[in-house]
Amino acid sequence: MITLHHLENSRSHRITWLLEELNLPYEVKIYKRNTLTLMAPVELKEIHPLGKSPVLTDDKKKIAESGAIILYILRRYDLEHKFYPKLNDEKYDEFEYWMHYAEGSFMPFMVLALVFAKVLAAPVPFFIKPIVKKIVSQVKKSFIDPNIKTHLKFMEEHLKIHQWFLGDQFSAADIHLSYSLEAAQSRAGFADYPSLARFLKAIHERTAYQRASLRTGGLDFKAFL
Ligand SMILES: N[C@@H](CCC(=O)N[C@@H](CS)C(=O)NCC(=O)O)C(=O)O
Repeated sequence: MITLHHLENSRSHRITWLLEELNLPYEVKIYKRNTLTLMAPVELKEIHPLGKSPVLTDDKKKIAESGAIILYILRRYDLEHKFYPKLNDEKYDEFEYWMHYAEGSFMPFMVLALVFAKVLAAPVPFFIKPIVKKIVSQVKKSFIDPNIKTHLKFMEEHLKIHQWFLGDQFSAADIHLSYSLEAAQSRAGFADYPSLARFLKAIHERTAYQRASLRTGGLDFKAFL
C-alpha cells in the first residue's frame, strides 16, 4: 500500500497529483505546518531524518525527494509510459533535464525569495531594521529577482512554442515543474508570462489535479507572501 506523508501546502501536492493521474490507491497522512514558522512538525522526522515532505512509503520501501518519488512511481506503476518517455525515446533526455531543472535550478531561487521575505518580516530591534531592509533589498535586486526573471523568461520562451514541457505530450515533468511555477505566480503574477499563465490554467483544469487538491486541501501561497 502506498502512503504519502504530505505536509500541507507543499511540494508534496505534486505527488498526490501524479498518484491521481495514475488512478492508484493510496493513503495520505497530512502534517500541519507551524503557523508562525511555517516549518514541518517534528513528527515528520520520525518518518525521515530530514523531516521534509514529501516522503512516500510503499510496502517496505521508503523514498524521499520529490523527483526520486516521481521516478519511482513512474517506474513501478506507469508501465504504459503514459507520463514519461521510454529510455530509448528521443524525448527521454529532455524529460530528465526538466526533472532535474525543477528542483535543482529554479526552485532554489524561489526558496531564497521566501527566506528573504521572511527575514524582512522578522521582528528585529528598530535600530537594526533599516540595515536589514537595505541588505534584503540589495540581495533581492542584484541576485534573487534577476535570476527568477531569467528562469521565468526561459520557461516562457519554451512554452510559447510547446504546449507542455515535453512538447505535445503532457508528462510528469509538467507535474514536477508545477509547484515552483505556482509559487512564482502567487509572488508576482504572470502578466509578463502569458504562456506560463496558460500552462497553470491548463493544469488546474485537469481532473486529477482537482482530485489531488480535494484530497490534500490544495495549495495556498498566501502564508508565504
Ligand atoms: N528537494 C526536496 C525539498 C523538500 C522540502 O524542502 N519540502 C518542504 C515542503 S515544500 C518542507 O518539508 N518544508 C518544511 C520544513 O522545512 O520544515 C523535495 O523536492 O522533496
